[in-house]
Amino acid sequence: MSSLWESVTQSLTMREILNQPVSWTATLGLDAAALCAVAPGDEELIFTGCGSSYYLARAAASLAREALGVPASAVPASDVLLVPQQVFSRRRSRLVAFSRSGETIETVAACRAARRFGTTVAVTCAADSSLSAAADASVNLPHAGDESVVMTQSFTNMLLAVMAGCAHASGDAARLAELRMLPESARAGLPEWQRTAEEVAGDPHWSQAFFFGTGAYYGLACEASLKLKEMTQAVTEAYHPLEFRHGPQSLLTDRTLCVHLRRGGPAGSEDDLMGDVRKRGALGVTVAPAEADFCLGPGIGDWARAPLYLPPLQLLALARTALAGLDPDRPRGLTRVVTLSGEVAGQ
Ligand code: F1P
Repeated sequence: MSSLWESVTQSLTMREILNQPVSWTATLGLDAAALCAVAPGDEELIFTGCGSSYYLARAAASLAREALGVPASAVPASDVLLVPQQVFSRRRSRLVAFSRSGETIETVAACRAARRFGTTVAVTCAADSSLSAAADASVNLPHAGDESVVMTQSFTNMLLAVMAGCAHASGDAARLAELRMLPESARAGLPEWQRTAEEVAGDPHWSQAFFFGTGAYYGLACEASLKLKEMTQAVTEAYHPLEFRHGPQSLLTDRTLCVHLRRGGPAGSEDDLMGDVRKRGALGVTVAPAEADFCLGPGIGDWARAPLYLPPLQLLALARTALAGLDPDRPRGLTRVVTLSGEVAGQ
């Protein structure tokens, strides 16, 4: 093992990243009926959370809409509290609230506030939490909690639980079968992803990083961006690839890393963008099923593959943290649970 990884191999964050094949297997083994709590009847699906859990909500909303064919959206928990009139429609809602700790005050308050608009479901790694108690139903993943401040396996397992719930509820055996391939794909990929992460993190030519993702992958790109930001205080942002051209590309320098969470199959306009950023001196890195810097492996479609993009990018953030001599388990200025002082509207 290289000295870079030796310096973080005892960290909680490393252990929790590498544990994902095991925790994913446990999540996929949960009772389908419990997982189906996230699937709506005739309600409108609204996903919510804070920080990483909000980005998780973004990805989950796109994937649920695709799998179930129902209206689905994602909002930060603070919007549920502060502008409910812009979140809830006249239709009954099913609010799915993500929280690793189950104690984030905005998310708990949002769940309580949502009860007058419809059903509420908690997805959490803390079964006996305030969120779990506040919701009508709770999908509990105690095996997937992170002790580290930054979310890694908790994020991917909560996403996987909702995806499996949608596949069960829609009776889609093909989607379920692909989800069941994820643990082995991750186990097989981790050693090579570590090597690539060390190489990219060690490139001295970048000091800012942009992450590109289309559809559900935009929520994943937001999470990858936040990981690097939280752990190293780097300047990072996430964009829908083609949106980058509409202004943000003015930020591009030859000291920029651009990471593309690429779908399988043809993505010509997105590949063109990556070609352009490389021509302007940026370091372009792709994460894709094949022919990529981070190769995710074949046999799993774009929908089911979503969780697989995270471990390589978690390792990238961890490698960069190690190179900076920072502690991945105690990122600057962050706590494992954010508690606000004073009253939060809607509680
Ligand atoms: C989520 C959260 C993360 C943040 C940090 C602290 O809390 O705010 O989004 O990145 O790890 O916790 P939770 O509601 O999911 O417990």
